[in-house]
Amino acid sequence: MLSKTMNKALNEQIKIEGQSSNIYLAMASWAEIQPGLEGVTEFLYMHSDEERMHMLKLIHFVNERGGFAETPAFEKPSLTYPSVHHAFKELLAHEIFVSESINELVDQALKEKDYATHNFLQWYVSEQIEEERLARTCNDKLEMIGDDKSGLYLFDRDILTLSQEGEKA
Ligand code: OFO
Repeated sequence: MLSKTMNKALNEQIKIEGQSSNIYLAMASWAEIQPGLEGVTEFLYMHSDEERMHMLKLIHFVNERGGFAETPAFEKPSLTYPSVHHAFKELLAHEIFVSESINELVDQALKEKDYATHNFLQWYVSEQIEEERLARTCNDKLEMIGDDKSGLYLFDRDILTLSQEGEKA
């Protein structure tokens, strides 16, 4: 059984995961109307779907543990970006924020000796390591590419492979 405090904290995380999905959905929609960003667009739509899955996983866990998962309202995300690199910088900053939030939840679970929640959260801990790694790799490449259009062409072509490699690792 979840404590009231843990239920509230997990509800906040449900909102954060849903907000992540919303942010990446907005990025995907923006990328879709830019010329030549088919790979980036697909990557961002996929990433948005994954975040929704992270939210759902938490919703089921909370309800199964005798709590109540509240469906959150989301803030309107940024709808446009000056460049692909700007979007990916925001993505990385957001993933770092999510990791910190997961770490706080892990702390809370330990404080309460709620080992079931602690165990459940380990999946998110591992997931955040992978997501931060991928976001950093993308940012490093975009940093290197700068304004070079042929570099961006290759980045767009390779981004899906880059994310699949991370999943295999
Ligand atoms: Fe939910 O993993 Fe990113 O934010």
